[in-house]
Amino acid sequence: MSETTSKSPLSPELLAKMDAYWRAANYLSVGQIYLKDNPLLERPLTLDDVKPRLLGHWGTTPGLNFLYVHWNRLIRERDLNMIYIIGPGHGGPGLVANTYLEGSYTEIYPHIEQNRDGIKRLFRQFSWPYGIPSHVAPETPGSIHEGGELGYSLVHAYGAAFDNPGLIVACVIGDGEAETGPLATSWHSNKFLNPATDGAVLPILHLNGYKIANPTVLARIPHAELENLMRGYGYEPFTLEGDDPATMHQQAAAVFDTIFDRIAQIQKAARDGSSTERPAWPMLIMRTPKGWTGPKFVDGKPVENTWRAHQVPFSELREKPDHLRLLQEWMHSYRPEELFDEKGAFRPELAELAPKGRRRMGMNDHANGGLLLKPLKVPNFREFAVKIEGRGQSDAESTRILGHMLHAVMEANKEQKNFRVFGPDETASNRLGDVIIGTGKTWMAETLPVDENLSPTGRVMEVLSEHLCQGWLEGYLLTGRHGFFSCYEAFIHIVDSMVNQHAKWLKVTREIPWRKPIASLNYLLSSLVWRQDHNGFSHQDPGFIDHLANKKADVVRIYLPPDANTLLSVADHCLRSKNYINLIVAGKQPAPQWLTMDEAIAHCTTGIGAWNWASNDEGDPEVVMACSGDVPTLETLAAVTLLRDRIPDLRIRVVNVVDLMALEPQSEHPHGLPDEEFDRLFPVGVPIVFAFHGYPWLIHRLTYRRHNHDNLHVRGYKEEGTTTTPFDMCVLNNIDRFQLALDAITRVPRLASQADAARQWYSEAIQRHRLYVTEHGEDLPEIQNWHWEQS
Ligand SMILES: Cc1ncc(C[n+]2csc(CCOP(=O)(O)OP(=O)(O)O)c2C)c(N)n1
Ligand SMILES: [Mg+2]
Repeated sequence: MSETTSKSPLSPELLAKMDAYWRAANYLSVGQIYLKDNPLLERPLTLDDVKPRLLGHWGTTPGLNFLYVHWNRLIRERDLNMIYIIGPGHGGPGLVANTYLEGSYTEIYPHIEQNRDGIKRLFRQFSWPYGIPSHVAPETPGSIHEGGELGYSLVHAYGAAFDNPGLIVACVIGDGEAETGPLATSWHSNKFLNPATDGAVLPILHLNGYKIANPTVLARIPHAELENLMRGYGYEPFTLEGDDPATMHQQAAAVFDTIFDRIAQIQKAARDGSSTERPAWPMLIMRTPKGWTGPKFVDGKPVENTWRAHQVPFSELREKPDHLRLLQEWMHSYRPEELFDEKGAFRPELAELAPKGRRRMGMNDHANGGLLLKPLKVPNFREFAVKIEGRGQSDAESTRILGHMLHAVMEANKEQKNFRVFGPDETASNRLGDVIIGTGKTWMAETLPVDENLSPTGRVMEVLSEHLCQGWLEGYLLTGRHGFFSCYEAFIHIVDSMVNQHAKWLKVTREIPWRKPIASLNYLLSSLVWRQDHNGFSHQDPGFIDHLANKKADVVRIYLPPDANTLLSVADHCLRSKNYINLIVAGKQPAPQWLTMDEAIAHCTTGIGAWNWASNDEGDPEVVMACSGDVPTLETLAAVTLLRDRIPDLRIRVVNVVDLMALEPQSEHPHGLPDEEFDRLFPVGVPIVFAFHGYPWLIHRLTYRRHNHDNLHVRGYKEEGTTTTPFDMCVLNNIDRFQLALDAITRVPRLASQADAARQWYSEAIQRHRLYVTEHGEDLPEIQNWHWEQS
């Protein structure tokens, strides 16, 4: 126990009130789980008062409620600007109860009045069909964190604290949650938090000892080992342990006074310049029983302080009459008559313990980030355009061009400090290095002379954890700022699950009027499947596109710009957008440039279109050569030149798709091309040879309702890869120019007589290619030096 325990900061009167407040929150939590009527127990409970389905989680809730009461005191006494992140989001009833007691809930949802009827509705809606979810959710005032999928609380807390020097983020971490990979690495966020320019994060490890059915690892190691672990992560651990409420309130108040003094000292020293060291931020280990104040025994088995307290401590109320009595006793133990007046309103002498107005945690603007969102200043992207002197005649590295633009965005928003770029050690590798110039990379740990561009005030955040990049960015966006995440294409899958949760959050918030739109989550995937010269098979996976395509159409946008100018136009659009997840897939290798800036803007505006300069169909194509992605576009155009040589009168239309969702019918996605326009681009009966950057099935999925779907033949990545030449990757997956040309010939009925000869030509070409790469270790000169032939 820390030295603070001997102090008694709470007067007996305040202690009694705080305890009553806590009892009220616990009472309302239990009521939400169990009751649909008789909310104040004004008559003996009957089965009719009890919900037919008992859902929710009790075990974590009393601990969360305990902390809420203490935060309220600290916010009032110290005028803190504070939000509360709940890792075990299954403690939803607790946060709902507390935001109700402080009045936020009723202000946002006026039908949940501060009286008996209001409490009855509050109880009834919880886990009720079309009511509110059992977890802390977008519907819950004061929350930026769902917490259904465990592991992201601490990383969200840090994301919220960056560039918010006035904010304190209290973050409860479940001891089970602490076993997850993302949470385990999140402790390291303290090496990226600058006490002078960022806010504070206070981690509370909620050591209630159990998960759903097991003890937790951290609860079953010696306490000294746990403290050393925290010290090893760079924190100063404090401990609060016990189960007697009165003692615990006093001890908690003492330890929190010490902790908040420490936070204030750290910030003062950093801000007045007396310290530039990375501080050991305080953290709290809170060792309290799971299901604290709940039933101690049910059916002869211990419940409080065991894993049995995790969800609903007992059910079968219809089958076991004793359980109804148990529920009544449990709820009466909080003495509701002392907490609520005869109308059912929370007694004013207790209600006054809550902070006022926007200082209430349920009303803090930072937890409804859209309220604080300032538009990002995006300089004119046309200034970074690649000049097109002849189509496909000179190469550029598209992402490097984007880096110029991102650097300008960074500069433009330097003052308002609301833009950061995140990446797992790959910003330079993805050729976005320019963005680092001037602002540097965030780093609070030690530095050596050999280091470059590391700075405590850096705005590019690099850490080898996709989880941290994703979670920091989410926390940053959810509190009303802007950001950009660049990642290797194959490894973005590491955060598949996190992006699921963010997509769910966005979907739900769209239907909640008081939640204001936040900036979009922007991904740039580079180091793409087709160009993994160093790395080979392990680095080849374009499946994140498929993953996102499963999400609600309202939420996701997927772009495959074929060159630098289209990339700039797409990035400009994404950076300005709100409430989306934008995925941009673009290569970093030198590649031909096709469109002028004006053409790029026009192309990106429709998202799909015929490239007339590459077509000779005269309005009546015999084959449509479609492509999406930079390498497939290159191969398609090369296939067109092969076909021109072989069959000069073949009427070919080239269609490029930059906005993948344009392929879907309008009924499925707002970007969907209207059917008539789709039919004009892909006339019914005309074969389509489609070269796609990712797995081919997705194109079929997106277009299966389109009229010409039967004539659609897609080539894409089919999980063939190794460390080989760029063109051989295409050959291995049958997306190479020879294959695409052959596909066209074999699909056009008029050319049936030429099919056999074409197959022979194809085999010879591939044979020549194979022999050459095997012998020389690089692609044939005619492949390497290929250029589009301008007509
Ligand atoms: C990533 C993830 N895996 C599994 C679960 C299922 N689950 C829900 S609660 C829980 C136990 C959580 O224990 P802890 O973090 O200690 O929370 P508390 O004891 O405070 O309820 C588990 C495994 C989950 N929600 N998320
Ligand atoms: Mg636990």
